[in-house]
Amino acid sequence: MTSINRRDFGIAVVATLLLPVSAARAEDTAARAGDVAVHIDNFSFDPAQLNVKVGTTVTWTNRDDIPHTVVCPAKFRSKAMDTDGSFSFTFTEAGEYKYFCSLHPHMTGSIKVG
Ligand SMILES: [Cu+2]
Repeated sequence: MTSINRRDFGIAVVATLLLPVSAARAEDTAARAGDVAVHIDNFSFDPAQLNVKVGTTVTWTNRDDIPHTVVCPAKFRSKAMDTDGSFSFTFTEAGEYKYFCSLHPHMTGSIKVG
C-alpha cells in the first residue's frame, strides 16, 4: 500500500517537473523579446533570416559534430563552437546584420534589427 502511494507520488512529481521544460522547448524558435535562438545544423543556420527588436539577444548553438563560428565583420565574432557550444550577441542598434561561418563561408545568415 505504502509503496504504491509512493510510486504514484513519484510519477506526479516527474510529470510536474517535465511540464515547464517541454513548454519552454515549444517556444524555442518563437521570437521573444530579449532572447532568440538560432541553431546550426547540417552546415546551415536555422532560421537563416531573422527579424528582431532592438535589445534582443540572439544565441547561436552548434548542433553539428564539427566546429562552426558566427562572424559579422566589425560587429561580432565567435570563437569556434564545438558541438553544443553557443555564442550570444545582444543587438542594441537597428540595422541589417549579415553574418557567416569563417570556417565555411558559404554558411550565411542575416538578422534585421528594428
Ligand atoms: Cu561552419
